[in-house]
Amino acid sequence: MELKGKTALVAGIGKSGLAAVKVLLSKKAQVYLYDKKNESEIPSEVKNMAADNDIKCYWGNIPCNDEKFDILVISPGIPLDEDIAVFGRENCSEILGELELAYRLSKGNYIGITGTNGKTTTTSLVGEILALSGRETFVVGNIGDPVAEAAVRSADNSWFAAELSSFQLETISEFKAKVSGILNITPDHLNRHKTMDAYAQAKARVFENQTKEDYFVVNKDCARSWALAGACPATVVPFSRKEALDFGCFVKDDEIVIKNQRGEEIFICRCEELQIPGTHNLENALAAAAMCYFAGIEPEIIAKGLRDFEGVEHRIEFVSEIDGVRYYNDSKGTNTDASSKAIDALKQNIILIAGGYDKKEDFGPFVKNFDGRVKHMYLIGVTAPIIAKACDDAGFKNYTFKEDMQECVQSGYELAEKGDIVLLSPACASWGMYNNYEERGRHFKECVKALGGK
Ligand code: UMA
Repeated sequence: MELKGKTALVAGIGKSGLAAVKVLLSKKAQVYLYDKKNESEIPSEVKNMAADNDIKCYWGNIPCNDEKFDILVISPGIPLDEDIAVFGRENCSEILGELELAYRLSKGNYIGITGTNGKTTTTSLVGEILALSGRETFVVGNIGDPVAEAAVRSADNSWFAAELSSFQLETISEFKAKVSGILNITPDHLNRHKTMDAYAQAKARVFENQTKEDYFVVNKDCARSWALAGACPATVVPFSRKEALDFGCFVKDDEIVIKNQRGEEIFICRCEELQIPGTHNLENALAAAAMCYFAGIEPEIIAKGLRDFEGVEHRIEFVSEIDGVRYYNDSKGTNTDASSKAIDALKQNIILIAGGYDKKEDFGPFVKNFDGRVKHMYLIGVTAPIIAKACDDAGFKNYTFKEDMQECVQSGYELAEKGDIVLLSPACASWGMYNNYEERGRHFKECVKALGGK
């Protein structure tokens, strides 16, 4: 992609936007910045960077309609019906996201992983296995490290393990993965996508540019994901935790096995050898095994990767044991499905900390899924009264409103008895209280560490 001398307006100066700016500058594009934040809210490092590079900035205001740009690079967090996107459609020759920009500048192959939950775990696992196989590996995307900076360092034999959100997929045009995957689709981000169908269609874009020589790994146990497979141009590789398959990756006699195109059944490892807990993590392992196998990695290396993997930060992450009570950080439980899975994966009585930003999810099924396992729930954030209403409707009375994380952790500590678990799994995004789920998870861990012992 030739960028020299092109005018590029970058909208949303967060992690993704900043990575795009760096790459655009290195390719000698003429860069402009936009963010809905006012100048006073923009971090000084960003303002200094703009001043140092003589960049014109539109803080808090979109450019005037007589200003034209070659490209609008729009951040994933900006909905495509926002004013800046409308401006882009009218005044920029092309709109693309940082993922698409990165893709056009990169060499090598992509394993592109999407789904509502399990993306980060599966992407990390795929990244570990790729690295174990000796390939140059970049673990990028929604997981936290933007794709663009790795893209410009990649070579023909590089591999990207890319976690892709529906937001990122909305702004692709040429992006093509050698292996793509959809792990599951459950309600999330409905405030932005409006309908489940629109949300699923955004996810389905992960395979839109693939061809028969590429692979699409999909969860056959998830009806919404499986329903998309019929429209996929790539070779469809199903995975299932529940049924034996003629082709794909599945569980047989408590073993993970792959059946390939020649009908050979290949043993990978025993399910009990996985260190990551819960049936949802078994699904993540099946997906990762299938993706790596069809990316050409030997079964022994896949098996080693699966056996060695200890999980990732903020996903049912063990924090500490204090007087027989175990504390877990599942701050990445940003929707009801993810948090239900965390509750299912932990076997003891749970004192749950939940609530946060309102993504317009229905909390009824979440509360009903407690199934006697949640001993008490502390509620914080904007959704606290909404979750409380779902509790009242379901006849679950054991909840209390709290001001903040510190109060939740302190109350959990006082209430918990030996053998209990105190779990942060908010079922909501962190926005409004924290900048991101990582910050929320770290705060929880700090509060737990400050407890000491009884
Ligand atoms: N902004 C606007 N207008 C808007 C919205 C935001 O100008 O209408 C500005 C904000 O003021 C802010 C900037 O955009 O300055 C933030 O950009 P962003 O929200 O796109 O966030 P980034 O910091 O660039 O992080 C993004 C992803 N964020 C989102 O998709 C919301 C990160 O995923 C990702 O890790 C990062 O790029 C690197 O690729 C986070 C996320 O919450 C983890 N993802 C969602 C999820 O997992 O559920 C999809």
